[in-house]
Amino acid sequence: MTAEPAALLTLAETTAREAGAMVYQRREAVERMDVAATKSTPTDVVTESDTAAEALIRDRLLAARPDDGILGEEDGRTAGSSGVDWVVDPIDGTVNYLYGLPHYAVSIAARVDGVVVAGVVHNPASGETWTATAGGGAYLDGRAISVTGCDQLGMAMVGTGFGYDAQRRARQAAVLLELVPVVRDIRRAGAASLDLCAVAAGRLDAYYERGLQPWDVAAGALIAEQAGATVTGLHGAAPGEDLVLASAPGVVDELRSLLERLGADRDTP
Ligand code: LIP
Repeated sequence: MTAEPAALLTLAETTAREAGAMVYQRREAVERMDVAATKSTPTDVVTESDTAAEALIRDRLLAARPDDGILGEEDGRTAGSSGVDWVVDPIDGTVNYLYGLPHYAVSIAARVDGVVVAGVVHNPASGETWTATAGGGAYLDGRAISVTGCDQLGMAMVGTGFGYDAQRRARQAAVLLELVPVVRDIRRAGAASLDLCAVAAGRLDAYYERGLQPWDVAAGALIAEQAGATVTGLHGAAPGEDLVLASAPGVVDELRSLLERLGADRDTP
C-alpha cells in the first residue's frame, strides 16, 4: 500500500473533517460539556467527545490502512507493520472545548519510518484547515502560507502555553515575567497545534511551550516548518517535551538564547 505523502494527507484531512464535525455538533448540542475523566491533575480533563473522536479516527484510518500503527492521546499506541504510523490528537485544546471556546482542533500526522511526512490541523469551530506534506509547502484552506519576516524580538508577537501542574505553571509564569517586557506581546490561546499553525500563517511570530506531547505537535510542527519556521528545542536539542520553539527565522536565535538563559526547558530555576 502506498506511503505517498499526498495520499496520506488526503486520508488524514478527510478523517479530521469527519471527526471535527462530530465533536463540533456534540459541543453545540449542550450548554455545558461534562468532564468524563481527568488525567495528570483535576484540570487535565477528558470529555466523551475526545474518546469518541479518537475511536472514529482510529476506525477510519485502520479501515483504509489496516497495517498502519497509531499513537493517540487517549488510547495510546497500536503497533503496525507497514512502516506508516499516525499521531492523533482527537481534540487539541480540550479545556477550550470544555468551556465552549471556539479554539480547538483535530490534529492528525502521518509518519513514515518515524518521520512526519503529512499533517492536518482542523478547527471545526472556525472551519479552518491547515495542511502540509514534507517538501510540499504549507496551506490554510488550500492557500499557501508563510511565516512573518519579523527580525526584532521587541516587535515579536509570541505565543505560549502552560502545563497542568502547579509547580510547572509557577516556573512558566516566572519565565513569562522576564519575556513580557522584551517582546511586542504574548498570546495564550490554549491549543498547541493551532499555535504552531498560527506561526505558519503569520498570526504569531513565534511560539514556545514546555511539556507538549507528540500528538500536540506532530502535525503543527510540519506545517510550521513547511511555512518557513524554525522548529527546535533549546541547547541544540530537537523539539520535544522539554520545549518546543517554533519561530520566524528573523527572531529565532535571539528568542532561543533568551529562553535558554531563563531556563524555559526546566521546572526549577
Ligand atoms: C493542550 C495543549 C496546550 C497546552 C495545554 C494542553 P490538550 O493539549 O494544546 O498548548 O497549553 O496545557 O496540553 O490537553 O488540550 O490536548
